[in-house]
Amino acid sequence: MKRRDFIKNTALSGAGLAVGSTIVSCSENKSKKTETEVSSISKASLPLVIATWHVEAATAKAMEILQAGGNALDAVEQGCKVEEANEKGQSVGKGGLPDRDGNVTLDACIMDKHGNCGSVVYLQNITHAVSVARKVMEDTPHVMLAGEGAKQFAISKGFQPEDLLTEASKKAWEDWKVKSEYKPIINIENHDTIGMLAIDKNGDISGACTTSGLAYKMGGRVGDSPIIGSGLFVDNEIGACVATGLGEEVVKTVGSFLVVELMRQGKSPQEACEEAISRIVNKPNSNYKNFQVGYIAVNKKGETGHYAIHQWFSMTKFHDGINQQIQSDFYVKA
Ligand code: SD4
Repeated sequence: MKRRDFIKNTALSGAGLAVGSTIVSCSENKSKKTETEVSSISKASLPLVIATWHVEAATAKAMEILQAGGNALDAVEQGCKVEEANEKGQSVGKGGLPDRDGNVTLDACIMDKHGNCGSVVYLQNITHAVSVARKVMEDTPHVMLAGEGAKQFAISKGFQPEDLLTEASKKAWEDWKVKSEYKPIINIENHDTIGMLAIDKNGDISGACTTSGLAYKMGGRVGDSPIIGSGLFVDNEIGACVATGLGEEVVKTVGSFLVVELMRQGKSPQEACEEAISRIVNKPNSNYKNFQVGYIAVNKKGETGHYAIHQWFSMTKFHDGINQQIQSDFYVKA
């Protein structure tokens, strides 16, 4: 199948998605500061953690580490691990939906305050891909390990191989096989790829991202999530960004790096996320009505932003003792 058809067939069939209705331009949206943005500016205090989607258990774990004086790197790794271990989450770690051949393949990356980073792609049989990515960063001269090499590296570091295809995910795959439509679905409901950004008490920023990628993807397919600059980027002087959604579109615009660079030029995290989404939707022949991309970002002052193409994207934010899911503003208005 050609890439064009792949994108075209990427369905957004979740409840309540409003596509193809009134489009509100980004310039209109830009004038409207979100409640979150305003409140975080006035109350910026540390530590702070944000994550994609509805993942309060994960942000709580990260905050526990930050409150105890832990660093942002440990916080994002431990926070992401909560979701990797959660078998009910079918887009991350154990229980992730498999590719079209029934293989669960994981992508993850991590980046610290020094700009060090590590990543694993097409990793199989290891639940905590984010921790393997951290080992790549800390224990090898490389940034990225793939496939069997990544798995063997993980095993050499003491990770236990296990079957990641749970009964629930196997059943979903078997149901999918009845029609075998090549129609990877982006989960736009409450939970998906987890991307997490944290600022610790010292004001240092780290980030991580982990996913099983698109359900029923082609064997070998890798998305944006493990690609530094696309799925995640951290610049401790400026801020950080992490992405979710159709990875191909994020990669094509080097989305997370773009958001951080826009913040460097003076945009707020909110404005930067909106601008990065507008780069995708305003491409000639963009098929944005049929796919979702969302960004969350934080700057050095602790201001946060989040924005998506479609409704129902959300960010979980733990700040000032409040751990809450916040719905994101979006481009395609109903
Ligand atoms: C990917 N960006 O593999 C991931 C999937 C995702 O919400 O984030 N879905 O393309």
